[in-house]
Amino acid sequence: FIRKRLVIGNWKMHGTSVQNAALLSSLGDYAGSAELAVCVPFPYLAQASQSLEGSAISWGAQDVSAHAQGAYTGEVSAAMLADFACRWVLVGHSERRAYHGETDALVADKTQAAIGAGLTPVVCIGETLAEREAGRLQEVMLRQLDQVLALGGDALSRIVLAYEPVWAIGTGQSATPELAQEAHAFIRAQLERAGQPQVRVLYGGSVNAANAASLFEMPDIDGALVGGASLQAQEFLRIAAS
Ligand code: G2H
Repeated sequence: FIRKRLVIGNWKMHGTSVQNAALLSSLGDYAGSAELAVCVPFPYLAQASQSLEGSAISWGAQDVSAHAQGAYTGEVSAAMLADFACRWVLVGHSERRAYHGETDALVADKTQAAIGAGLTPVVCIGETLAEREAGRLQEVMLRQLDQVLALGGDALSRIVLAYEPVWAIGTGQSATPELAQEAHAFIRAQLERAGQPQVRVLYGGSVNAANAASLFEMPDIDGALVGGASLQAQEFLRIAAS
């Protein structure tokens, strides 16, 4: 299978319209071979779409409601994201799981809602340091994947997975390529069992221009979900070029 390299920036809760304008315009003339995207805060979706329209970079959001519409104050539906021409939406990022109590069931519902609106959900999984040290890495990944894999082949063929070990997020301490590959190979095996070996699996957790190339050399790492380093255009573009 050809799994095209994919690099997605996750701006998290950073930026102002002035800062974004500079960042987006530096990205706008990207012409590399990897697929490149940014997931921006909801208020800046219009700015991202206006700035990136016609460029080689696509855009998306960092969360989505599991509900289609209705009395859900503060939530944003998949259809609304599609209305802003989003291609991507992050689902189940560890920060949503940790700070907003998102469960595996909710993550699966959000995944389905995103697919229903024609978006590509980027479903994030990953273990904490305590789980890893207790030897529970595979058990945790299986639990996090279970309800997503149960959505079935048609849905699975429309998703991207991101492996983000919680201990490597925003710590400057990326997983080594070997440790990351070990987890990615395990995830790939589950995808193969589900008949979907072509699903892309991104690595996330302190990816930067210095470590991206060695991560991308690994056979089951198909790209990266980049947080902090996606806020600097040159750094982000260097990761895409790795
Ligand atoms: C992991 C990652 C992007 P960072 O959360 O999703 O962030 O690259 O800052 O570790």
